[in-house]
Amino acid sequence: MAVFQEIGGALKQGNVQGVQQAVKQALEQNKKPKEILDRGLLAAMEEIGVKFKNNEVFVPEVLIAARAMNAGMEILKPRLVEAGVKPRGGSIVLGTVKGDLHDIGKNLVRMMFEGAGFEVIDLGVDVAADRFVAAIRDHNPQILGMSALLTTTMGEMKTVIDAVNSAGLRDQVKIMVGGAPPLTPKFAGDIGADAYCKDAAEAASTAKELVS
Ligand code: B1M
Repeated sequence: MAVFQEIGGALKQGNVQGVQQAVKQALEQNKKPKEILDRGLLAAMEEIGVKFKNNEVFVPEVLIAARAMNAGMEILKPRLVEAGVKPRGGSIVLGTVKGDLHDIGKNLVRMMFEGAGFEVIDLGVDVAADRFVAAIRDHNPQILGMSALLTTTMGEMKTVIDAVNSAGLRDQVKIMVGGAPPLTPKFAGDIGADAYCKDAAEAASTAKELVS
């Protein structure tokens, strides 16, 4: 138990070396990689997500916690692969839509998805509909996530959803959208998305609900 608390404590402080040392220590104590992931890294990242939602921590704290989580994952990942552990939540194809170069929010969403145990296939920014469709074919994700920050690009989300429909892939994925106003839950419903999320913490909890 103590070693999981140590991992969590270091993660919440954004202490990269502390997380790596504690993960190594847990492995030396023969803790199972999956247990280290669930009870150490993911549990602490979930706490960060709740605090972010409640405005108790802000973007910089989430970013440094996510960086520490990734550092811990560098140590743990080979052991998880060895043990045949699959991502807890499934996989998500994510990107900022065509014409839009904003990625700070999208990257934060990716980190919270990863913190919630999802594997994320991040297509980056300025992603055209055909690339989203190809990624769904290639990776067979449970969720497609799109981000848009501009009034001029939010309509591209509908273009993507139409393309996913035309490709006959709509039944295979749940679709989540997010970004700055004027993107709203109503807009998400009108274009045929399954969910709108106002921030990264909500995105992670909604993704868990959508795949459960
Ligand atoms: Co731009 N920009 N920008 N910009 N920029 C905005 C969005 C704007 C509101 C500023 C303004 O005028 N007040 C405005 C849009 C107006 C509108 O259309 N309604 C604007 C504009 C006009 C532009 C340009 C057109 C400016 C110009 O060149 N004339 C241009 C467009 C370039 C392009 O994309 N083609 C442009 C360029 C840029 C920079 C490159 C300089 C830079 C982006 C750098 C980067 O991302 N790498 C930039 C920035 C930084 C902003 C502001 C200042 C900040 C955006 C941000 O990162 N917020 C922004 C004004 C503002 O919001 N105050 C602005 C922090 C981030 C954590 O929040 O992105 O909202 P956010 O993400 C949140 C949620 O939205 C949600 O969770 C995130 C985390 O909690 N979320 C999701 C996001 N995606 C999600 C997906 C989900 C779920 C939740 O599910 C999949």
